[in-house]
Amino acid sequence: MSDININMLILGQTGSGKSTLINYIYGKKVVETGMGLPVTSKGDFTRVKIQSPLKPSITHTFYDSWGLESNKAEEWKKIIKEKLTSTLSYKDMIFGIIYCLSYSQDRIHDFEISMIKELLNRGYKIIIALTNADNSGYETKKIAFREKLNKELNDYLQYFDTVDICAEAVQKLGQKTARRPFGKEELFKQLEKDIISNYSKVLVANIKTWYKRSKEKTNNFYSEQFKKIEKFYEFDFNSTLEKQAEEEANRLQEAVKNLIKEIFDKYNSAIKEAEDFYSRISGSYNNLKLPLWHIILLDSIPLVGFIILFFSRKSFAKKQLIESLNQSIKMINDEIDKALIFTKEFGEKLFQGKI
Ligand SMILES: Nc1nc2c(ncn2[C@@H]2O[C@H](COP(=O)(O)OP(=O)(O)OP(=O)(O)O)[C@@H](O)[C@H]2O)c(=O)[nH]1
Ligand SMILES: [Mg+2]
Repeated sequence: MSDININMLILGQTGSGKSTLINYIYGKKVVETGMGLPVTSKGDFTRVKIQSPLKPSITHTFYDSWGLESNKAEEWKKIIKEKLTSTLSYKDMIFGIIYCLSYSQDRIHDFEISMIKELLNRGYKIIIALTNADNSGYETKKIAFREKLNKELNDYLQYFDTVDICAEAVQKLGQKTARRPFGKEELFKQLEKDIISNYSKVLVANIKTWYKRSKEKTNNFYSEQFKKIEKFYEFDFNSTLEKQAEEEANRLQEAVKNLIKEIFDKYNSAIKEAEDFYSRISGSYNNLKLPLWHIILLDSIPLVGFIILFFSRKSFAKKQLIESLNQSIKMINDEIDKALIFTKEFGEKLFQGKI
């Protein structure tokens, strides 16, 4: 039984050999392939699941995709972007991208370079599978394609690899046997290498979403509490001002504590999930060693309670409460910022293989 599944996406122009590659990886025909017109239809991400040849505890789901066509590049980019960003769950995310380019095409087109760049700019490491490598007539093209890629993608040399693939060997007339398909082992080796790097991007993307939601939550909390304090101020005080102020201060403190707990519990569970997934893909039980944030925070909430001793006038009480609210919000926002910065730096090190 496999412990974990890691998703991979196969992209490329129509006819570049995506579906043939899937069949080769799987070991027998599972998806349609063909010549001429686009075969795999739009919006169709056919899935094929196989056990990793390098790590038996891991399965890979390969997603086939329909072909990129020059006149539909923008629409295609949108759908692929959606596929890459629509989920934040590790089990559904994409951790490896294979971009197929066929030696059988006359040259590498600009719209393909732009698509590859777009993927690289998203921070993904990708593998460029150069298909149809079995054709002995392509020897000069093999050199030309690699030169073109290295030139056009010069700023990204560390972020992509190329692999020659023969996914289906054609038996030539007069030859007794066809060449056997090749390139799968190299492809898996490269994919394996990219998983941790791409994982680090997913981890950071998850924390960025947490960050955005937390900031929104904090903002809403602020306006809500501000209104409540205003109301408290409008309240017609009698001789028990001190008692009422104390109650209001306690209420605020409790609300701040709950907000902190809510926000940082979410951070911590995101990190726990990330750690769990990491330990399974890395095959070891390494921890990511990201700190648990709320423990640090709860000990350092500005104490609203003590200020009530100085509540002698209504306006002063209000001022103190607003001041305390401001301090708390500032502190929470600072901690949210710190958590994001820390995770980003951590993610970058992980991406570069320095952890
Ligand atoms: N000789 C050889 N033929 C290949 C190879 N890869 C693909 N082909 C052939 O190229 C044609 C197109 O391959 P497909 O796998 O259908 O291409 P695709 O990228 O899935 O195309 P769409 O589904 O239209 O996007 C088929 O006739 C395949 O048999 C290869 O490595 N070597
Ligand atoms: Mg296809």
